Amino acid sequence: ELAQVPSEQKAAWEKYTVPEGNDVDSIARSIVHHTTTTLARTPYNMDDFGGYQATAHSVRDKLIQDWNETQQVRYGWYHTIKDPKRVYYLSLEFLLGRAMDNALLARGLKEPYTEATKQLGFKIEDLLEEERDAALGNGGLGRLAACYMDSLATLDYPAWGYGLRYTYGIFQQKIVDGYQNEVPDYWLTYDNPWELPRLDISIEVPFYGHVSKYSDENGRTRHKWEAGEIVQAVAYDVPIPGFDTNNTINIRFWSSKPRKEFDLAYFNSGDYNRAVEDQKKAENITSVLYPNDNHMVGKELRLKQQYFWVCASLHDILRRFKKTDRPWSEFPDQVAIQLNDTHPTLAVPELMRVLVDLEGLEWDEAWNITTRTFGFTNHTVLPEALEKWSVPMLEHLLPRHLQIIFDINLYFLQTVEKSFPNDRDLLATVSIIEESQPQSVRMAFLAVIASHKVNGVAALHSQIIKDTIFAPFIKVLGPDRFTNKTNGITPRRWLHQANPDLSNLIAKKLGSFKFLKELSLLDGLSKYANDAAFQKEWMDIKYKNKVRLTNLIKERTGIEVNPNALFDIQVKRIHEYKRQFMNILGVIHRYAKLKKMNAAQRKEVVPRVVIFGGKAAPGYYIAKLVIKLINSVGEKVNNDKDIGDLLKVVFIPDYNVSVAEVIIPANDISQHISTAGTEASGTSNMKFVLNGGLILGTVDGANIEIYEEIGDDQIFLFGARSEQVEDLRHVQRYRNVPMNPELQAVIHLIENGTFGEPHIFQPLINTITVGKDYYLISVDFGSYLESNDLVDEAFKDKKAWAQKSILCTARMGKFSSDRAIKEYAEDIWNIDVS
Ligand code: BZD
Repeated sequence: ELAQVPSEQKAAWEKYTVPEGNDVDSIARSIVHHTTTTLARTPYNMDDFGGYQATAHSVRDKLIQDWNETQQVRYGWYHTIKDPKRVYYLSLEFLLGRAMDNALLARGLKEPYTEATKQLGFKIEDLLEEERDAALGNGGLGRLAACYMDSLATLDYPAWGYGLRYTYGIFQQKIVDGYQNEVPDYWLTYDNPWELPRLDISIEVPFYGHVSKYSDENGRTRHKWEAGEIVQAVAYDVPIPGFDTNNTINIRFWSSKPRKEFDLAYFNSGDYNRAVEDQKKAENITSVLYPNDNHMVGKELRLKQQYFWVCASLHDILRRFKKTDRPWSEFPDQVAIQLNDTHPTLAVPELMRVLVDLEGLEWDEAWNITTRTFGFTNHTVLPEALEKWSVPMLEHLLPRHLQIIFDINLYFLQTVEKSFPNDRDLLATVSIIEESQPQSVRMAFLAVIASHKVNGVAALHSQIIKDTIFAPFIKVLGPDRFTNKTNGITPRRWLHQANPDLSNLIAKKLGSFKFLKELSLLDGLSKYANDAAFQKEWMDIKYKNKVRLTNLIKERTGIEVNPNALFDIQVKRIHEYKRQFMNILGVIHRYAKLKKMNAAQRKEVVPRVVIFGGKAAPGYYIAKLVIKLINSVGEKVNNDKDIGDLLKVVFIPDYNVSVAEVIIPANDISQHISTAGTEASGTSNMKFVLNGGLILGTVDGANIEIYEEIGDDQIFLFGARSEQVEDLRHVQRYRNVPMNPELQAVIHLIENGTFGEPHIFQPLINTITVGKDYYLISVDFGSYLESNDLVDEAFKDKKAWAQKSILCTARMGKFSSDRAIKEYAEDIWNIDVS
């Protein structure tokens, strides 16, 4: 806010504003400076962790300067000259992973930092390994938000993210006796150099209480919510650097704190303990990330998290808008808000409450503003994942919001009634309120009705939501509200950072690193796909990456694998719909087959390492049993001398973003084998193929669009199609269909104790037998095994495989998150680059 400084002092400010140099000397100096001041350590007691911290603070200084430049000068937030329309991405999860390497690469500072840290006696790779992941997310949805932030920054969009600063991120997974154990992720033990506490920015968030009515000066009935509890939201900002641009955007994470004012009533009555108790309760709100992906948990604390976050974020946005003195009607021209799934849907009644109750707007005008502001992204059709909040719980926690939701529903149903008179069924189907016991609020319906655009995350998924969960809304709202935005991934992290050798080779071949910002340029590799020398360079890098993973596997599991084997990888959250169970059943089939082979037959076998990774929700019993089965099968197979390197089974514990960066570049093939129609998109499929891997997958989510891009020589698709699933389930349920015989044989092996105490796995087997195989493992098993055989055949032809691998990477241009973000910006947000 230099503008407010008197001119004499302004000169002084300018005189003393000396930009930090990016040369090795300046960098080394800043690292030493942070060692002795920020860390209060000396060169005599430094270790790698200290080296990381000092280096991180040095990098952070640079990000803060760029952040200031972006926020104050470029966006003109203190000048109101430019003041562009902004987009706010509301996500309850941001799965950012590590920041330091990403920042160094984004700013082109990897080399001088490597050199400076070397001069101080460190190896930069060791320092980078000291950083803990920021793991404030469950899986795909949270990682997508992180990739989108990267693209928004890189493409120079004026954007902010809003999230919660959980004290505990997603739990750490330990494997004990083959079972998953959860360890709390207290990631803030040491200070977090990547966040800027903004203790001066805080917002009061009300809860509970009651609503009263009064007449305003115009005789209009108005509502006033008198809260029963108020909690303070304090801002922590995390700068997100764009790649090869100084644009540095912000994610504002809210942390709950007790109010500044102590509850004097308790305090004065001498009940000091009670007063302190209440303070502690406030901090609970942002204490822990709910560890369930694709599953709704109807706990009050979760609802509190959602409102706490939405309320703070919205008031922050409104405060910024109000500074510009524009009329409310211009709010949607200045502000776009994207709802990442239904988790932030309370922003809808909250914006209505502010506009109607606090600002005195008429309902219709407020509603018009609201619908022009919001966009809504759906990420799932699984019924158990769709958010429904109980009406009594909402009424208790947020009494005014419940009234507003009922009013939104009333006005909406009135318009439906007008267009479709006497269709009571239709009214019940589209009602935001479900007439269950007790009643509940269908958050997805509220989000659809309140947003000008609703999108799915891959073409098939966007079609399915129109045909199923939102079908009646096509009739009522018209088809234009619904659109597709196929997901994308950032090539900066998922190619350049995770696979630097490959990125360098590509740059050498294409003449520059431009492909990192214009991913379709990768197509230029196609013409070398058949070039023997290039194939060798390409596959040498793949081999090196496999050795790197081999070392990680040895370190984390003790298992030794052969990097020449085919690396077959399935890493993702453990879920029945993702069918890791089918994968391990396939492995058992392979094992049984190998056991029956003679020496000559074994000579022909392609050695395979089957690699699993992923967390199960702590309360998801069946998913946890799948982990146990994988480890039991591994135990048996890996110690079978008769099998040796022909088959290895590995479960890598504690799969997270930084481990993914090692796993993904080492894949020959990866599995994405959800029951058709259940995986909305998938994004790791894109990461694997971008790194030159082939896919073994079902005709589901983004697999389909990947197939369309890379061609059927590069992908092994199998299994039932989504249109068939409903009928197939019906058949499984009501007709006595015999189980696939190969599957039957595999299950027999489990049941006869080949992999340890069989009774342990009975509940798992029951999901197929007693449970009528909802995810259609028996139906798809035959074609799954056939596709696996095709993979083996293909892998035998090394030259052809190298060509396929190159073509995979070359044809992945579409799946950059830059492409996705540009589509959102154009079709949904209506924003330009700043
Ligand atoms: O979102 C995932 C989908 O399952 C993937 O198919 C898709 O690619 C990604 C990104 O669009 N959904 C989730 O990850 N969902 C959750 O993690 C989640 C978390 C809490 C509550 C509900 C769902």
